[in-house]
Amino acid sequence: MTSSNKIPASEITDPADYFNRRTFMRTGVVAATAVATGLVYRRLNPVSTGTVDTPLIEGLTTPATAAVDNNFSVTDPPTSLDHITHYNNFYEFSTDKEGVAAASATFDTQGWKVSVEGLVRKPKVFDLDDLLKISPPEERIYRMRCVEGWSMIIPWVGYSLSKLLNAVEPLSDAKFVAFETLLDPQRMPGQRRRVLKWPYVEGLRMDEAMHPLTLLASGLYGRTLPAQNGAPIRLVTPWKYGFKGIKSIVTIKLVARQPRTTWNESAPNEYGFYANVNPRVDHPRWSQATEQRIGEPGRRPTLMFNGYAEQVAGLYAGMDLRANF
Ligand SMILES: Nc1nc2c(c(=O)[nH]1)N[C@H]1C(S)=C(S)[C@@H](COP(=O)(O)O)O[C@H]1N2
Ligand SMILES: [Mo]
Repeated sequence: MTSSNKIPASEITDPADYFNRRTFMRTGVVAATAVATGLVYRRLNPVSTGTVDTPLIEGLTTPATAAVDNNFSVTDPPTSLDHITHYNNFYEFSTDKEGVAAASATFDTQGWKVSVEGLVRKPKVFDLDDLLKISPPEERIYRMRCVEGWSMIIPWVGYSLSKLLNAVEPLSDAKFVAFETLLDPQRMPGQRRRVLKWPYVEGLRMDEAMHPLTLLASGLYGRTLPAQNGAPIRLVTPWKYGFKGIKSIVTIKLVARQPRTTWNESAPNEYGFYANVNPRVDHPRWSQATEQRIGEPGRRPTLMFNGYAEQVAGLYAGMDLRANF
């Protein structure tokens, strides 16, 4: 995860104005902010909103971004849609964060299937529609902290992964869940380069996978997931570094042993299996004590378990978080 730490020159969009796409326009304020914070300001052409013009999600009862003060949504203002969709890590398309949107613009997810298999009583290959029918879509406004030191507030749409896992009836010897992204170098041109071992794989311990915060996300800002954010279905574990949130999932397998994970395999001393956000455990090449909230100047302190300690610290009781980073 070599990072240029370059912040995109993007406008700030009031989330309330999101559905009026004519409000997407550039302001001098952002340029001034970027200069003031010493960041490189790159003048871009007006942002194409084509890639975020995905269908509205039906049956979403909570209005998009109306944060309710509960355990499942934070009340920090959501990061602009433009930042969320034009500053991405998705190496299957590009290693340039600002280039992922364009590189994934024609990604076709028609006929997508997800196989839920392994140590379950009722394995099943789901069509996307059937998968989405398992539970009504909910809005969850989560903090997202990338291991590289930047963060966002993202209004996801989805449901708890536990609903899907319960539907296939896990067997008692299932101790971990292994996830796999699509492998298709034709449709994911970044896979023609060996920057990572493809397909991207991730994993959770069973209790982490069953935790209500763990989200199977099918949308953001009230709309179907844009390709660059992991269409049509991706994982979100808000107390862990962003790389655990595997995108464009095709296989979910319940297994007995801890599965291999892409970034851990790529650099085991830098990226652990657990990857819990922890301001006290630094990355070997940088501090994790603070973060840059995209769209805001300066840095802010990083919170233990990304601010979700009350909900998840119990999962790691008695574990050495330095050894199990
Ligand atoms: N398949 C796949 N999933 C992935 C990645 C990737 O390169 N490939 N990048 C990860 C990283 S490092 C981060 S920070 C998040 C970024 O999600 P976002 O672009 O939706 O913000 O996706 C994660 N999931
Ligand atoms: Mo990341």
